[in-house]
Amino acid sequence: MEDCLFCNIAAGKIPSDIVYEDDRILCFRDIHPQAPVHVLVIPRVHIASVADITEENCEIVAHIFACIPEIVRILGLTEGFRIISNCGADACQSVQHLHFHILGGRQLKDHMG
Ligand code: DGP
Repeated sequence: MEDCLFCNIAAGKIPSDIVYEDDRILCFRDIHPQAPVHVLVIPRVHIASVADITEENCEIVAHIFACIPEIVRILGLTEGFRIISNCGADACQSVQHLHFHILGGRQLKDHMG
């Protein structure tokens, strides 16, 4: 989608600090990190949010999760990490392109707030 920020990052039209990429997904550092390590994993294809995952497009989600062990190895997150996907207004989703936050590098709070 032309006016989607993460589609433009995935297309290389907007620069990002890339950690991992392949033909289907991209992982880059969050511009406003909430932890010492904070990256976003996105599909290159536009899906607006978790609420838009279907039987037809869900294979990309499996691929993202299949790549996460390699991504956290690259990031050196040997002590653990958290994965979050905000969906919709109540969850404060600010970019309407499916993304999974990976947070780590410090002791994270034991609540989901
Ligand atoms: P969410 O609020 O869950 O929709 O997360 C969107 C995240 O995207 C937020 O943590 C900040 C990050 N972000 C927004 N704009 C940019 C950008 O231009 N570059 C990068 N690297 N991250 C961005």
